[in-house]
Amino acid sequence: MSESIKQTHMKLIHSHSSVLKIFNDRGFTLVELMITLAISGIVLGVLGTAYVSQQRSATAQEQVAEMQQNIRAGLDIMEREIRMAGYDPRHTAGTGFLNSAPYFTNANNLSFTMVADTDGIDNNNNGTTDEPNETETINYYLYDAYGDGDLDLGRRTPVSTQAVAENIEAIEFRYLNSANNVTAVLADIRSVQISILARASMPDSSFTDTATYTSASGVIWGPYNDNLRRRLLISTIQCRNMGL
Ligand SMILES: [Ca+2]
Ligand SMILES: [Ca+2]
Ligand SMILES: [Ca+2]
Repeated sequence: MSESIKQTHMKLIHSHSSVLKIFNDRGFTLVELMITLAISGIVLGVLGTAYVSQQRSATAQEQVAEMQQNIRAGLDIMEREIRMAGYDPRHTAGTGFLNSAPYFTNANNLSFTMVADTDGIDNNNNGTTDEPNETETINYYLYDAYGDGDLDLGRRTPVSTQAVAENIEAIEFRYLNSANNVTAVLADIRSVQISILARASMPDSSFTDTATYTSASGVIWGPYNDNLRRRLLISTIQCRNMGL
């Protein structure tokens, strides 16, 4: 090593140790401490904002998935059964849509009967199971299951009432005849158009629902202007056992 390089090296070592010496002697100055805290604050702030916005979109996705699941669950059960409305294999039971208290058929209620004399259940609650032409009566409507203040889709029979989909804000049943025109004649019903408006179970304070939702018949639901997300689904179900 040449003499000059050796000197430079020694100088660097010297200056480095004097910097360390200052810190060692004095610790951090107030200004240094404040700068450090300010930088940490900015870094944490950026991380925090990213975290909050990520959480928000995760909440939104969860809520949408939950609502779609609720609508799907309710529709699946209704579709399966409404297709059976009027099921009467021997043409002697006189089953079909029903409009007789408490089983109404209107915009808010869907009621029908079908023969169910082979399912091992006493569907009409008369003490005998599966007697010939035993008829099951089913009513779909909104009610507050669990008494928690929000509406749910209920399935009521003479035997029991159960919630088949939770957090349903509104529902509309619309009845069509063979020409796809709205009909009030129960025997003429060939399909049912169901509009279901589901809502999230929990509010999201970063979201306001200012939308309106239009049912199949043109009824407008909303705007609710609250912090609950909503999803509307309209589905048409063919009643395969009507008019046979
Ligand atoms: Ca039965
Ligand atoms: Ca029975
Ligand atoms: Ca409820």
